[in-house]
Amino acid sequence: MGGDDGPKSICPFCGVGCGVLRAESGKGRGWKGAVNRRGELCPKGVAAYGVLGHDDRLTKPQVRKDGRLVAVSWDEAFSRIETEFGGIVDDHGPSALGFFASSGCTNEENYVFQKLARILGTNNVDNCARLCHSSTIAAMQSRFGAGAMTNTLDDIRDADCFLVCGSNPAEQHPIIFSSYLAPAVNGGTTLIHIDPRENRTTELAEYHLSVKPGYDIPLLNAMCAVIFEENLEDEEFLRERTSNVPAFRDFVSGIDIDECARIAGVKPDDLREATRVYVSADRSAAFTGMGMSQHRYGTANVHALLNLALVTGNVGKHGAGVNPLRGKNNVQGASDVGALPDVLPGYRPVTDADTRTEIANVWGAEPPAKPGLTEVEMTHEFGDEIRGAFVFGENIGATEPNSNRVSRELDSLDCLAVQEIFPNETTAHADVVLPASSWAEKAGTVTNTDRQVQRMRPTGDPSGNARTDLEILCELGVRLTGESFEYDGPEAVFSELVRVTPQYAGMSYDGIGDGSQRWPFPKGADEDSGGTGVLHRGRFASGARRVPLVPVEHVEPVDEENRKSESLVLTTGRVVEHFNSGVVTRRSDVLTHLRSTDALQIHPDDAEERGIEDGDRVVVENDHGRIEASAAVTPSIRPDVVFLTFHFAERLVNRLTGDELDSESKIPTYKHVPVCVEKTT
Ligand SMILES: Nc1nc2c(c(=O)[nH]1)N[C@H]1C(S)=C(S)[C@@H](COP(=O)(O)OP(=O)(O)OC[C@H]3O[C@@H](n4cnc5c(=O)[nH]c(N)nc54)[C@H](O)[C@@H]3O)O[C@H]1N2
Ligand SMILES: Nc1nc2c(c(=O)[nH]1)N[C@H]1C(S)=C(S)[C@@H](COP(=O)(O)OP(=O)(O)OC[C@H]3O[C@@H](n4cnc5c(=O)[nH]c(N)nc54)[C@H](O)[C@@H]3O)O[C@H]1N2
Ligand code: SF4
Ligand SMILES: [Mo]
Repeated sequence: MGGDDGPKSICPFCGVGCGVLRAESGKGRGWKGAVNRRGELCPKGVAAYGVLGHDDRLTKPQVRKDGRLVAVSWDEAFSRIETEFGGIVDDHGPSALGFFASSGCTNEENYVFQKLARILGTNNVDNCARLCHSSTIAAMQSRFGAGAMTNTLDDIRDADCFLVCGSNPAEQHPIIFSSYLAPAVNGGTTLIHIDPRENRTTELAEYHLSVKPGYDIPLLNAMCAVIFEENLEDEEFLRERTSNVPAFRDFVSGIDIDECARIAGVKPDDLREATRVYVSADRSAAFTGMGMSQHRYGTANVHALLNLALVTGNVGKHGAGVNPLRGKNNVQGASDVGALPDVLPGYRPVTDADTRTEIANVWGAEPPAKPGLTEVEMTHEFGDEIRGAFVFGENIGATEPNSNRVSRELDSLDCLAVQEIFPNETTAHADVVLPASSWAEKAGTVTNTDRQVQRMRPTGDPSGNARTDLEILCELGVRLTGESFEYDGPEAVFSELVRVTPQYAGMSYDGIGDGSQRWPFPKGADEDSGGTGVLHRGRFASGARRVPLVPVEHVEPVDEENRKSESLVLTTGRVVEHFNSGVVTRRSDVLTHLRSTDALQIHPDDAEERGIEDGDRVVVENDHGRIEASAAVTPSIRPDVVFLTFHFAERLVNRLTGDELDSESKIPTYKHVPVCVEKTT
């Protein structure tokens, strides 16, 4: 390593959690971290330090005066929030405030953020885990007692089969793919990919089930039916670790496998063969992503996958399990430390009086008992029940569903405060903008997708007059609540949060050092690493020895009245070079020249029917909105389906997505959007 290398930190983008430092060249270079053991990085990690001193960075506090944002002192910006939020609380009560936390920011910042909301008197605090894996967590938490990867990255190297359902790790979790999955596949592990598109993950797959978006339930149910029909179920596991087996057998015996395959849009023989591979492998590890979670039946989708893992005995076992690949670098941690409306730190319900008392002993104030609103519900109440909102490191103007509506609703708030590093589709509506620190300008911890807590270290100072996120939040805490938010830096916050987050009990900055500590901590008896690896061995995290098999009925992904005969199904997602609303990655010189990625993928048959040729401009439209894009005609997407990423502000894809939420988890429907596509005239 060169002498001018910066301090060791953790990549700010995805939930893999690679170790990165600033090399002399100014680019990111991997160090041998807990996950990227050989110091490998994907292109985003290499580009990550581009935020330091970028020309577009927000460097001055601003408030809106006569319709325009103007630069002001920190004192004036804070005072405006104090006055406006104070007035809202006086007039409407604290539940008229809504707090959007940032799963791209640290555990310490999110902990302080949710504490601020709760001491003010509201549980209206949520983070964008709501938009990615809330349905996965709803299913896994209720059945297993823990909404996290059941296994670890190291552990799944030993799987004999990978079932990747609705996830594209080659692009969204590139180092997991290149350093964990691909080497195993090259060593003989079979990869089954369930996805309506062929993408970079499919390149390594032996079986590709090109499911119709929204039809995973019939597909997964049919896989269970094949297992029972061919007597391939794990009898011992069913006896020892599950309940409700006779009812489930009855349910499955009524399933018409060929018909389910037809409904799901796959060939029955392919489905049968893939099932035999999954069930006959000694260890089969399932991975689940947005293709499963972001549906109005997202929670039910995941229940269907849990059934499959249970009937084959692939839970609580080395090299197996059900593994949600988490989104941002700290989406796991933001949720662990309580940035959720129904639970306090450590996933303990706000309705639990003992937990509230325990927290009150640490905070000096008791959190409210009434569960708050979720992210999308808060946006639906803007201007009505919610009069003031504080958005910390999220770009809700671009990423929440139905952005035309959100944009109008943002303007209906009495006060919108945004803590940001770049101007974006949300600051455009703000009354107060607080310029904050990027990841490379602050210290703190983040928790990755396999539950490892690691430390970030700053390379520079915040731009201009900007301040670190933690300083801003602590000052707001003091000003708004009068309570003590005086911490001597992030380590002091961490020592408080480990006291109220049972999974983190006993963790420390020194203990983490350059490595990691994994929750649940302290380490389990059967582990040699710092924390418990495989969950649900012997007993589920809920404490139960058995969990029920749950019949999951298929429901149509969209109501008939919303389906027009000429419509195609738009499914939205991501590519490797860009990150979410693209506010950061579209400003990167390193990334933007890599590939043109904002085209609409459309199957040749659908293109021909509409007279569309590769490269043509097209209009994509439905009752919610209209955008234009260029067409990429490709057989890698299945017929009747089109795909767009949501990374580009020039054509906000969320103008097309609607308001419908999964009833259990309140996740939006980003993966099944009826649209009409036409060539522009
Ligand atoms: N490069 C990059 N990496 C990222 C991100 C990013 O923006 N860019 N974002 C991060 C975040 S916040 C998250 S949450 C994760 C998400 O990571 P993923 O879950 O991998 O994300 P997506 O691309 O949204 O969706 C995955 C796949 O689901 C497929 N799919 C669509 N509909 C269906 C369906 O009905 N059924 C099935 N089985 N599959 C379907 C899509 O074709 C797509 O390939 O990625 C993280 N990593
Ligand atoms: N159509 C469609 N929409 C989707 C999805 C989809 O698959 N399809 N996926 C959904 C999912 S899974 C997610 S997670 C959401 C993501 O939704 P968002 O969280 O709204 O998206 P990002 O673009 O990651 O926004 C992060 C913001 O934080 C700012 N920021 C970055 N670092 C810092 C920092 O250190 N401090 C502060 N204060 N600010 C910072 C960035 O400038 C950026 O504006 O999008 C959801 N929306
Ligand atoms: S895989 Fe994820 S954490 Fe690793 S370098 Fe790429 S974006 Fe960063
Ligand atoms: Mo996400």
